[in-house]
Amino acid sequence: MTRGRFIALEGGEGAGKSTQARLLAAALRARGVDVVTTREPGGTPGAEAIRDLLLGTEGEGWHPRAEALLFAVARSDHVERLIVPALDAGQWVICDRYVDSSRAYQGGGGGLSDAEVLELHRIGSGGLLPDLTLLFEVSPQVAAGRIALRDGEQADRIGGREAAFHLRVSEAFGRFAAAEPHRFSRIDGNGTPEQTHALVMAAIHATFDLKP
Ligand code: T5A
Repeated sequence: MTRGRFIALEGGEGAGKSTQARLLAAALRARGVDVVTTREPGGTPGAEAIRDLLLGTEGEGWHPRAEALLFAVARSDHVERLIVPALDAGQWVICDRYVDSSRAYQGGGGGLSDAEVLELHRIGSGGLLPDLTLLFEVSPQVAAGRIALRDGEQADRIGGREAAFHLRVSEAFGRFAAAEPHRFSRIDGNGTPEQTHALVMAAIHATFDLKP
């Protein structure tokens, strides 16, 4: 059995990751690939319960270290129960956010060091990294416009943080991509969904051996 492939989609709020995950899954299925789509935080019942704890706006929230630990716990369950078994069964896993979100939000945005976030990932998830990480980059104005159109005034606990936090997140993602060009593909997400999907498929073909 050939091991499946692991593709993560990353970027800031409103970058279009979920939209592109759906389009990518459909395109791969049309080429005969057995695809599982999932998301973080979440993907398993336990991790979805932790997602509610993390993103709910009730209560006093979490301090940065507790938040980083909760993301790592959710990811550990997700990796153990869903991602690794799917890859072992030859499926391709498309994951909407993964560990680079923890590095960018709890590290770059939230104040933990990158080494600390990666150590939690080593302990919780064996340090598993995607074969390819698609980083969607959009201007802050485009992202804000999309989110306002969709959510109005409602934001989750992390999405609702100040603009300076989201700027640090986006700069952190850029640094990770520059440091690991073999694992990341940077995608301009400012265009229409179809234009962005074409860029995604070019990155997929450049990385994996697939039917055109
Ligand atoms: N987080 C997560 C951490 O802090 N640490 C971690 O380790 C992890 C895993 C997750 C939150 O948790 C944080 C990050 C987040 O704050 P979420 O709800 O999953 O919360 O948040 P997002 O991933 O940011 O989800 P969004 O839905 O806000 O953004 P997407 O998925 O990038 O965007 P998408 O595709 O849903 O599109 C947003 C809107 O824009 C439209 C869509 O129809 C939708 O209405 N749209 C477009 N419009 C015009 N042109 C395009 N090209 C468009 N693409 C999408």
